[in-house]
Amino acid sequence: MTQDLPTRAGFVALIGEPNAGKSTLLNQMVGAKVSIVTHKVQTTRARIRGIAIHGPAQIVFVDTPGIFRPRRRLDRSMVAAAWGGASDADVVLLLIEAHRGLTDGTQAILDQLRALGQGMTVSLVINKIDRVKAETLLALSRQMNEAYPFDQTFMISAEKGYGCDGLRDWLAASLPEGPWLYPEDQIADLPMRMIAAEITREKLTLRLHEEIPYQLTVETEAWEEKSDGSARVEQVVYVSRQGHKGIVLGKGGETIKAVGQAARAELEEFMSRRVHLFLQVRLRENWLNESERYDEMGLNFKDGDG
Ligand SMILES: Nc1nc2c(ncn2[C@@H]2O[C@H](COP(=O)(O)OP(=O)(O)OP(=O)(O)O)[C@@H](O)[C@H]2O)c(=O)[nH]1
Ligand SMILES: [Mg+2]
Repeated sequence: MTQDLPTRAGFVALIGEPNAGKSTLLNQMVGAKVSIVTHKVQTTRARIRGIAIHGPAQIVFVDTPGIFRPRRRLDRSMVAAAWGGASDADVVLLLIEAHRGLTDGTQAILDQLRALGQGMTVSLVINKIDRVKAETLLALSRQMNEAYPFDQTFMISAEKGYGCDGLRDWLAASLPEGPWLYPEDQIADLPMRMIAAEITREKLTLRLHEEIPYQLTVETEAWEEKSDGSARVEQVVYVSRQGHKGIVLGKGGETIKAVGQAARAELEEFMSRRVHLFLQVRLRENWLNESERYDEMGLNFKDGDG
């Protein structure tokens, strides 16, 4: 910790459309993979906190599900979780994709931000600048700042790290003075069994197509510490249709086997110890309407009403 300067701490919410790069930015800032990332939309389902220390400041990043027009109960809970993250934060960062510009989806988010009113510091983060030319960026920045009174505008590549130092410096200086909120060595605020379930869901999402990733959920059912220092982890993949079960298992069980291997390798790296991972696929037709499933995901079931 830096001597003499007062400590600072607070929450920085990352909001934006699905796929904007919110989870990538959180991981870049924390310096570890805390939140799962895929090339598909709607990867993150709940609020995930990742903690970074910068000089005297402890910055708690709150990754949120992408904001989109919800259709299902799960979608509604996810979008409610995103807005809940924004309203609780000291600073809100709205992420957009440089190459997509001001989309209808982002326009709808700006309308909602306006409706939520003043008192919220919202800064703009134009992400994926590695994909566009400088002229495009300047025009987009101007257009966005005409559309909404952002406090600051940052242009970054969350993946490559461009512009992230400037953003981190500004965030650290913007947070209120006060004691740190978490122990110095903590990088995430999510139980290990949930991180483990998310890792498996990431590997499933990367390997499965079309609607299947959106119709499944993963839960860690058992976690046993072994005397040799390894962990025995049992997880269940819930699917909503009989046909999906076969697809998740794959021919001769090869898909679930590959998923299990990839998830185990990542979990071992994350925990720096050996893991024995056992996956089971279970049909549960109505899981998308069961409150226990939402509890496990860290979502509010009631937010999905209506
Ligand atoms: N080219 C490029 N790709 C990026 C950058 N940042 C993120 N991506 C990619 O964008 C995709 C989406 O990234 P995520 O971090 O999962 O996006 P998200 O906003 O968390 O998405 P949801 O959880 O679905 O709301 C992934 O394929 C990332 O690798 C960037 O700076 N440049
Ligand atoms: Mg995400």
